[in-house]
Amino acid sequence: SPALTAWKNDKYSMFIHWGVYSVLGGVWEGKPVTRGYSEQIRAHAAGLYSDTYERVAKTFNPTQWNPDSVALLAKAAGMRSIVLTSKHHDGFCMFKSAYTTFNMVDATPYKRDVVKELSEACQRAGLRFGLYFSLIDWHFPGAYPISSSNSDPIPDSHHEYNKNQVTELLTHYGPISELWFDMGSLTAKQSTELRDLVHRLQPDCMVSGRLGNEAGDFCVMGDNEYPNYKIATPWQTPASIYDETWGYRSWQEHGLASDKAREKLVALLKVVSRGGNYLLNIGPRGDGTVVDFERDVLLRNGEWLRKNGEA
Ligand code: FUL
Repeated sequence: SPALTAWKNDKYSMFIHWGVYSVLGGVWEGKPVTRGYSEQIRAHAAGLYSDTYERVAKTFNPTQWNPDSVALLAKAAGMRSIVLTSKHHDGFCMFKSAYTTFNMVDATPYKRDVVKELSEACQRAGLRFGLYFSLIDWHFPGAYPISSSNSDPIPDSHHEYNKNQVTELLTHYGPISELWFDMGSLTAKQSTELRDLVHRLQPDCMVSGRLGNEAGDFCVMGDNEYPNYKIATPWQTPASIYDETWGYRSWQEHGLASDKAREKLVALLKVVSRGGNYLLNIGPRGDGTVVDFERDVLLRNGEWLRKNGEA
């Protein structure tokens, strides 16, 4: 199908993990939280309950965020689309939702719909735009927490809520290249319903395999993983710059950007030559700035791709 061809042609895209957790940067009560990814700090920091986390949202004011410069960074990196976390496991929505006030417009001093503004910046830059959407939600009443078996069914009320929000995302922000469902602890019926909903609203939107029950349009490898042989079915590797986190971590050690760029370039070339798409993540800070080290890594490889005629 043309949708699949277009998606495969993306080859290399930018993933952005950005949300309330970015304000904390992996630190709670003055101490680094070493357990888990920093975008999941809500679940891993002792004493960080929902009401406290809501108070953190009230300080999320990313006045330095510039969607156009982020889109231009992706372009310069040789990437062809951007996939933003519209809602991560913490349940906070980066878009204006009618179904919860725990969203960027209603719960933060910033009051702007960052999904909308980034979708428009991508259009201006000639990039495709996709959305990450977590199917587990630690803020939704009665929803299940992250599960070790990844197979607990979610309550009907939560499934309805997810469907309503997916409808918002696919009707308010122009063409969405992929809907990156994550943690689909769903029944086969729930997975199929969501997949069909996406295709009804936007037939060209590709659905990630983490929807569960093999209902997706493409297979997502484990975080940072890729096979060492060629695969014919559509697949993608989500990669973080560091193995330890996707969301911003203020105490992250960096090493040399040249070494990191080489490591990620090798992974990119292996993934693409084996028929996959490579989705490389950045984790902007709570004030909206992009970490210099991450920008540096991306630009180095963008330069390599241009020199070698690939971008
Ligand atoms: C995982 C999530 O649990 C991580 O926080 C991150 O979003 C990664 C890309 O996918 O399933």
